Amino acid sequence: MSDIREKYVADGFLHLREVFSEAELEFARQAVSHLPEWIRQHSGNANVQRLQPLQRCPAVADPAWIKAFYGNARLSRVVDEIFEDVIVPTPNMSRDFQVTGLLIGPREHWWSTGLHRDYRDLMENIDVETWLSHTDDLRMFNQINIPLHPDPSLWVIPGSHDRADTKDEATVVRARDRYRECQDRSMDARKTRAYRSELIDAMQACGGVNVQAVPGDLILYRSNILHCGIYEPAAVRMTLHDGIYSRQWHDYVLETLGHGTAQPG
Ligand SMILES: O=C(O)CCC(=O)C(=O)O
Ligand SMILES: [Fe+2]
Repeated sequence: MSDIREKYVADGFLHLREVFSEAELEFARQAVSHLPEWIRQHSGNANVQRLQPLQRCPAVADPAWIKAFYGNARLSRVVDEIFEDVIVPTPNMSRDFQVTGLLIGPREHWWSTGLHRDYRDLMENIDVETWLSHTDDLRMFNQINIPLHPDPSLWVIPGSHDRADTKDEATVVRARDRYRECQDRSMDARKTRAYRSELIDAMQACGGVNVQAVPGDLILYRSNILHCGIYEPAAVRMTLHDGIYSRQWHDYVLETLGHGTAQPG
């Protein structure tokens, strides 16, 4: 097994440096710089977290830039090294990037997704047994973040993709609504600050790691790992977000959502 695959399988996430050059990042920044304001206006939510998929967004005039951006040879080498012989490329399905999102920062309020595993905690009526039966399949639950500006939003609990929640983690997961609600409620600033410290203390107590990402980095993470986005209004956040797709993943999404490839988380 390659070193990076071994680390990815063991930790459930990878933080790689110097995958994208400044020229490549500037090209992407130019293409997306108008989108944060567009989605805030369009959604009527000043604290909206994402725009996804860019491929079907009317404010993206020509999504061809996305393919050009992903043509990066270092990105392909990383993906090959981890997924070779796991997700075998086919012309129109495997490994394609096609549900590209842009993660952005809030305008007004601090808020957080709270600690969660995607699908299990984000969707109502999910069949948790089926989800669980797929969780160690490397063809599924692979997400990437590519920061175009410094981005310290993501926290992960290394190794948690491979095991059940501990008692303390389960307590933090159960409390996540109070942090999410900060997104659209005008809350007393003192209360918001208290929630923020409470969550950060809890993440640290559970062995959480804050991924301090900077432009050039590539973050890969298993979306079934315990993770959390913590968002500060002062920061400029523009982070491309996507998945490493496979036939098995598309099939699971279709079965779970009943349609297409839109993915929560
Ligand atoms: O903001 C991030 O990087 C993570 C977001 C996330 O985990 C989610 O929306 O499910
Ligand atoms: Fe998530």
